[in-house]
Amino acid sequence: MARLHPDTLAALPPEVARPAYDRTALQAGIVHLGVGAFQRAHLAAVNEAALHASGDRRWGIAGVSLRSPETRDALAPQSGLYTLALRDVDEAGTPRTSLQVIGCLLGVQVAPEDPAAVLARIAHPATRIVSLTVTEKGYCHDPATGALRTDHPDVQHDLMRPDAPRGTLGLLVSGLRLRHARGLPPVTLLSLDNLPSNGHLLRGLVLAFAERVDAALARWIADHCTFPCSMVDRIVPRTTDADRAQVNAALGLEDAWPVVGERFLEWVVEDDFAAGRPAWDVGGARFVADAHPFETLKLRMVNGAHSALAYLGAMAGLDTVDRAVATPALHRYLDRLMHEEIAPTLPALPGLDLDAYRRRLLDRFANPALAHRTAQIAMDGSQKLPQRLLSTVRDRLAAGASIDRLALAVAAWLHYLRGADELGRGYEIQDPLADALAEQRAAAERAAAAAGPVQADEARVAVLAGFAAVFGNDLGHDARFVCTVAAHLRTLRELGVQKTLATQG
Ligand code: CS2
Repeated sequence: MARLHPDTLAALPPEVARPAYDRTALQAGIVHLGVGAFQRAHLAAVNEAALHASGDRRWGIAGVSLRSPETRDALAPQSGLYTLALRDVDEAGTPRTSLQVIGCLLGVQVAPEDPAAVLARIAHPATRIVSLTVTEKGYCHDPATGALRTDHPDVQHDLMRPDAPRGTLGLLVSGLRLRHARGLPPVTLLSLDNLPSNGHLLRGLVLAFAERVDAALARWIADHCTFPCSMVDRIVPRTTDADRAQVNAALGLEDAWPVVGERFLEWVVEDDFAAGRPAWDVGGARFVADAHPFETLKLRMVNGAHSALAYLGAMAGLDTVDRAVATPALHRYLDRLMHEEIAPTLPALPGLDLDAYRRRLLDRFANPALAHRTAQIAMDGSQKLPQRLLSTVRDRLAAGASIDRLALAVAAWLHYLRGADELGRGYEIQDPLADALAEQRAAAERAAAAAGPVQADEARVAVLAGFAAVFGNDLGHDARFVCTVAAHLRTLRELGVQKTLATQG
């Protein structure tokens, strides 16, 4: 089978969309850190539409992988081209896919191989936006407070080796330093990760890091670069070999690195760009003055429900999101979690029909054509829980309102940390704080044993919720929180997920 490549595009079946602009004329105005599946199905898809509509050739994307060379190795022989496969089912439940070859990714650099080349790219005169999808843990922050973790190995390394950084913040600050030294104009730093006030968080971290390098540089960044916040939404599971085979059969060409996602897409981004921006609105983005209410909506509803579903589903041995949400008790629980406990905490958004939003979300989760694995969402819980579930818990506690369903989701995470599902299948806890969490679990077991059988569950949860990096300094001391989580953790352990859900009414 011939490889997908600019020279083979003409061989594609007519229904496959493809770049209709002159790729060779594109400049790399966007440097993107973290060229994972999500960015290639979200930012790049919207950017592609903007390129088609506007004819503005400044906005090609130069990709940067922060760790592995896989994406570069797969895409280099394809000159950066890859296929976006959007999947859903029709009214009869038959899966359908639409295919588009995306052209705006011009190439991929692998930071660990040549960090200086990445710095040069950030400090290139054509660069106007540096965007990021590096996942929550890529920010090297304390998840509960958002503060820079100066003890983080990447931060320590990058402060010592500003010429050869390996972490997100080191690459950004050294790249900006080079820009500043060369007298180049400022850029926009655009976080597209699922973090609360992601632009403000990134700004705080970049400035905290830059302060440690050079106070004048920190001032230049603060005064001239912008950090718009944004809400991003599209479900994009990790691509599997089966996905690749299916896409290649439909293309009649070999694409080693396609990406598969749902048709749904939302992107709400603050219109605060230091050096211009593409016409992303034609591709479905919405520019606003303040993205905060949209971010809260999305993180609490979509990601909060996703994490709750992932831990309960994974423990019950349900491997994919669609299978989990097809379980009536789990579906009912998620619906009530969102309706009763999350929705009342959300800021008002004029024109938003929250009931319709909730129903559509459950339909998105039910999409059987995605096979989104619960284990994938379950990763990195320590980095996800604060903004997905715990800030909602705090709002509910402050309002004197029930946290019963939220507490079950938190208990499901704690239960998941035991490392084996209800079918006895073991799994690794993939989390940057896995070692510290294991120590905390051991301490919690000692506390439970010392407390005796009646008090054991609360003693255990009090210690677990004393893990400040996730729970802050407050929740471990909140009797309502500790008791409610402890009661759920006990039922999950003794009765299992299905019976616990049955007690949820
Ligand atoms: C998911 C998200 O993996 C996860 O943690 O909750 O990636 C989710 O699919 C996206 O945020 C949807 O926009």
